[in-house]
Amino acid sequence: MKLKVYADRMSQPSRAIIIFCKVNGIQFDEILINLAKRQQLSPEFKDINPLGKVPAVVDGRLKLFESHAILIYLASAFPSVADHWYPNDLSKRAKIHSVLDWHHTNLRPGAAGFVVNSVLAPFLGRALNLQAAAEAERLLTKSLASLETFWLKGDAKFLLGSNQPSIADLSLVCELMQLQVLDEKDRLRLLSPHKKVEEWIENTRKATMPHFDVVHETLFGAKDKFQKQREMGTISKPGLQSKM
Ligand SMILES: N[C@@H](CCC(=O)N[C@@H](CS)C(=O)NCC(=O)O)C(=O)O
Repeated sequence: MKLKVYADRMSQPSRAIIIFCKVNGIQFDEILINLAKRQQLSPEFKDINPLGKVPAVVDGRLKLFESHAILIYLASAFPSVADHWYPNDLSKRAKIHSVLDWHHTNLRPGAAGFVVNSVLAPFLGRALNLQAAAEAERLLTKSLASLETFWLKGDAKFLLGSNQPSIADLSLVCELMQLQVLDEKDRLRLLSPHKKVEEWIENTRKATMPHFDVVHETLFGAKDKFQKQREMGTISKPGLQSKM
């Protein structure tokens, strides 16, 4: 039976799973769980993930959620996946786990917290929150500095001094891609002091092309829509109600 991937391409961990499958020739059916329509809360989807979050996968009798667990499972279960994504070498694997764990308590709450509370909240049925956005921005800035000065070592193209991408590169870069929906000056203010981070995003994009760009089309569509609304003055500032 073919792998089923339950995802919304506006969700950064969903994009990481879809890109990973495509790059590695894993056959799958993609099932849209539209977050803007709250489909993650439907009884049918909650039978797959009782916690009501995407991504989730079903492979035969296995139902699995949490993107890092899914990436590890796919890299281990599908022989078409090249070793560099999740190396057999245990010390390399352990280092990848170290980045993934760090990501979930640092970069992810920083980036997602800032983007949701400063732009996306009204589309997810919540109010924008200036204070939460400011707190998330502090964590995001600190996380970007840790990436620049620690996780991206020397002249290597990818995390942990590697010259080939791992599941950690894909997960973290997909997280950072959501900054695309910010106003350009906010995005530049956050990212441009971190040249290594900018180069690494581009390296990961190139290593996973053309799938990277195709899977990010939904996000780029949203970016254009938000930009037009900013120009027309119909998008709210954080802390105010959206006019949408
Ligand atoms: N730690 C989870 C995070 C999953 C997650 O937060 N998914 C978001 C979309 S990016 C979601 O489904 N949110 C819906 C909700 O919270 O109601 C993972 O890596 O898979």
